[in-house]
Parts: sequence; structure tokens; C-alpha cells
Amino acid sequence: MKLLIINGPNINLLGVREKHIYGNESYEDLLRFIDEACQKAGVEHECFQSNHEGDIVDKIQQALGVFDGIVINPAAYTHTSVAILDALKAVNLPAVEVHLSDISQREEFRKISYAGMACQATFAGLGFKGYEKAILYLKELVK
Ligand code: CA2
Repeated sequence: MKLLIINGPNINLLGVREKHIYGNESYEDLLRFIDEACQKAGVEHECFQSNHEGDIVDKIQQALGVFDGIVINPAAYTHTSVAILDALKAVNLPAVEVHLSDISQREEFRKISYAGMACQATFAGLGFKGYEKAILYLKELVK
């Protein structure tokens, strides 16, 4: 089983600012966390981060026939991107949405998630742990 783990814009800057919201740890720390979680779960994975909406759409399209599921934190594109929603619907792979922060308890504009409309589950407000929950959720779903 192989999972694609996508992170959207500015996630590469984790730990630099807004630490009270996103924590002290860096994107490299997140990659290490995901690597360990996947090893423990016995699943293969690839991580992809981009600041560009079209690149994320391309990566989702290319996932078909290569990956068994997608874990996605579309970051700010969560709240704007119908293109990412459509790409997830188009490939129709099992997908789980993750957010470090609890988007339901923040500004009004963060309460809408387009990508979430094509996802089987959402884990928000759990920090890095949300990625592990998403990986385990997909492992159960796909087996
Ligand atoms: O809580 C999440 O995981 C988010 O997807 C993070 C996004 C935000 O736009 C979403 O509403 C919720 C932001 C990603 C990282 O943004 C940074 C901002 C300042 C410094 C470092 C990263």
C-alpha cells in the first residue's frame, strides 16, 4: 500500500512564524514524523509540498494507478480551490484531509473546505498527530 501525502502553500515555512497556531516544529520535522508514522503502519509513502495550485492539481492527477490513497493538507487552498476539489473527485482515490489547526474554531473564511468535500474524513486541530490518524484511517479503509 502506497500513500501520497500532499502539503500546500507555506507549510514549508512551519516553525518560522505563527508558532502559537502551527507549533514550533519545522517542515523537516513533519517529514520525519510522517516517515516514522508510515514505517510503524507498514505503508509506503511519498511526500509532496507545493506553493502552487496547478502543481498540486497535476500531482493529484498523476496519483491515479500509482497510489492507493491521498492524505492532503491543502493549506490556504483548502478554502479557495475548486480545482483541487475537482482533481480529487476526478481521480476518485480514497482521500483524507488534515489540518494542523482547528479550522472550525478560527476565522469564518477558514470554516469552508472545498477539498474536504471530496475526502472520506478530516483530522483538524491535532497538529502532526492528525497526519498519523489520516495514515491509519486510510490503511484501514484500503485493506
Ligand atoms: O491548520 C492548517 O493546517 C492549515 O491548513 C494551515 C494553513 C492555513 O491557511 C489553513 O487555513 C489551515 C497555513 C499553512 C502554514 O502557514 C504558515 C503561516 C505562517 C508561518 C508559517 C506557516
